[in-house]
Amino acid sequence: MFQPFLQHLEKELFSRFTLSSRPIAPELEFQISQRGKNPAMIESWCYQCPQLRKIRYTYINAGETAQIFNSVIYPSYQYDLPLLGVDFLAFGQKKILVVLDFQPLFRDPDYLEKYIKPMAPIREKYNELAQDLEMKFYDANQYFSPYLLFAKTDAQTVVNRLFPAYQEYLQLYWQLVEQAQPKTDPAEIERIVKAQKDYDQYSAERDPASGLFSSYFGHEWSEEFLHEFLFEDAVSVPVAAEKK
Ligand code: BLA
Repeated sequence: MFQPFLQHLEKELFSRFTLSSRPIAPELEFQISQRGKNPAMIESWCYQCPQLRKIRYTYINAGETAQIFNSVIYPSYQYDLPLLGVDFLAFGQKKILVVLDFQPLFRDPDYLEKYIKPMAPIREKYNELAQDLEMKFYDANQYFSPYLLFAKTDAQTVVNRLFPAYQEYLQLYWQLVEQAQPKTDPAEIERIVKAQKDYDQYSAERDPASGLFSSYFGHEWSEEFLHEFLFEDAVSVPVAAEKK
């Protein structure tokens, strides 16, 4: 269901940036599970380039049961740009959840004006994909923008509306990357480093996918995938402390 989204991202990345691979541990890069009634495959890719320090995306293919495309782009530390976040999930034809956002690192008015407000016209155009749903796992006021796409939808809307919306959001994101001025003040850069680390910490602690990963690939694999690939800058809670 979301393969064309992955292909579009790849095509864009390879045509616009000079990418180099960020190696992924082989057991995390590709995994196949025979636990459920359908085999589940998970595959991930990771790159970097001078402007973007970590570009990762993951595809889960469990046939009719689940199709998931998840991606985060982390800009290099000298840019205070928001992260690009994509989470598209289809559990059969009936339950399709899509989330797309420029995830802000800071929330001051100047920041929002510069990086978030430009999303407004696109979001306006795709109103049916911005449903103002309640978040159960995350706090909508942390690392989410007011112009995120967040919708429960159907397969037809994915093709006819989500795909063009996704293309427009990506286009705008590349434009922001292109225009971004690198910071040189070490204190400013340190603030960005900290904000990106906090994002990983926050996300690793709340990720609603850990149960899904565990059910397909086991608890141990799931923990490793979360902490060594998805959110590698999160500090994991030692098991002993967790049990107290
Ligand atoms: C929700 N994301 C979810 C859910 C799952 C995932 C299983 C719960 C769906 C449900 O309600 O049943 C899946 N999350 C994943 C997967 C990965 C992951 C497969 O990190 C990694 C491979 N999530 C993101 C990013 C965004 C995001 C980058 O990873 C930002 C665009 C958003 N996911 C997001 C939101 C929800 C969600 C807002 C709804 C959660 C809520 O209600 O609080």
